[in-house]
Amino acid sequence: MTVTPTSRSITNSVLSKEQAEGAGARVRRSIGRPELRNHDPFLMLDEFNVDKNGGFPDHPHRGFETVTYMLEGQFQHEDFAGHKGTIGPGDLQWMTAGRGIVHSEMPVKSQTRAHGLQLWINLPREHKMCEPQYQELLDGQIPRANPEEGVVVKVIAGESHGVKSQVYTRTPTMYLDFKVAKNKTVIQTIPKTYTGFIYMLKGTAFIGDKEFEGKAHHTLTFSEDGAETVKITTKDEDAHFVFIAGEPLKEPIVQHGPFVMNTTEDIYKTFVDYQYNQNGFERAKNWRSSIAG
Ligand code: FJE
Ligand code: FE
Repeated sequence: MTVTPTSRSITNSVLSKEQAEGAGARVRRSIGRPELRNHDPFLMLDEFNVDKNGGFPDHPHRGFETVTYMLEGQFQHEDFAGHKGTIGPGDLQWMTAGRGIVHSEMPVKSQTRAHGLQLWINLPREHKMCEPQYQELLDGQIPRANPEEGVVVKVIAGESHGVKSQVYTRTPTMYLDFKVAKNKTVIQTIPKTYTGFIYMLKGTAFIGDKEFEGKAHHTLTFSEDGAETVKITTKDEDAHFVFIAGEPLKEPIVQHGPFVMNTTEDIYKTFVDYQYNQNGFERAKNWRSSIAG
C-alpha cells in the first residue's frame, strides 16, 4: 500500500541569478532556465528589474498567456489594437495572447526602477488560437485571505482559505502572493494533480514536513505525490513569496521564443502568419508602439 503524505515536499531548489533580457532589462529567470525548463503548464517566470533606459519593445506572442504582476514602480503597455495602460505596484495584467498579440512593455520614464514578475502559462490546444483577452486588476481589486494575524495572501488566481479569485483561467492555475511574519505556520491546499512551485522574493521560509529552507530568488518545486496541502513555516525572519501551481496540460510543446504551439508545423504556420500579417496578426502591419521610442 502506498501512503499519500500530508504535505508536498520540495524536490528541487534553484537560484536565479540576474541575466540580460529584452532591451537593457535585467531578469532573474525562474521557470524557463535550463534546470527548470517546461514545468508544465508553466513556460517561464521572470523577476524583472528595469530602469528607465530598458524595457521590452515591440514583440509578438501566440499560443499562451503572460501574467504581469508589479511589485514596485510603474510599467506601461501598448498593443497593436490600441489597448494600452499603466500597471502600478500590486496591480495585475493577465493577458491571453491566444492567436496573436503584438505589444510593447516599457517602464514609465519618470520612474527609477520597475520591478515585478512575469509568468508565461501555456494554453491547451483548443485555446491556442482563441481571441486575445485582457483581465486587468488594480491592487485594491485583488482579494486577500487573512487566515491569521501576520499572514496575508493575495489571491491572484485560484483560492486560499475560502477566498476566491474571479480571474478566468483557461489552464487551471493558482497564483498566490504570501506575506508571512516570522514564527508562523500556514497550510495551503492544492489539488492532487497540480504541479507547482514557490518563488521566494524576500526572507526565508521552510517548506513541507521536512522544513526545506527557501531563501530569496530561489525556486522550490513541489513533489508530485498527490498530497493536497503545502505546509509553510517561518522562523526568525518574515517571508514574501509567490505560490504558483496548475494542472499540467501533457501536450507536446514546440516553442520558438514568444510563439508556443503543439507541433513544428504550427510553429512554421505562425512564422508565415506573422510575416504576412494574417490569422490574428492583421493589425501588426505597419504598426509601431508609441511608447518604445
Ligand atoms: C523577451 C520574447 C519576449 N521576460 N519579463 C523574447 F516576449 C520577451 C519578453 C519578456 C518579458 C517582458 C516583461 Cl514585461 C517581463 C519578460 C521576457 O518580452 F525578453 C524575449 N527575449
Ligand atoms: Fe510581451
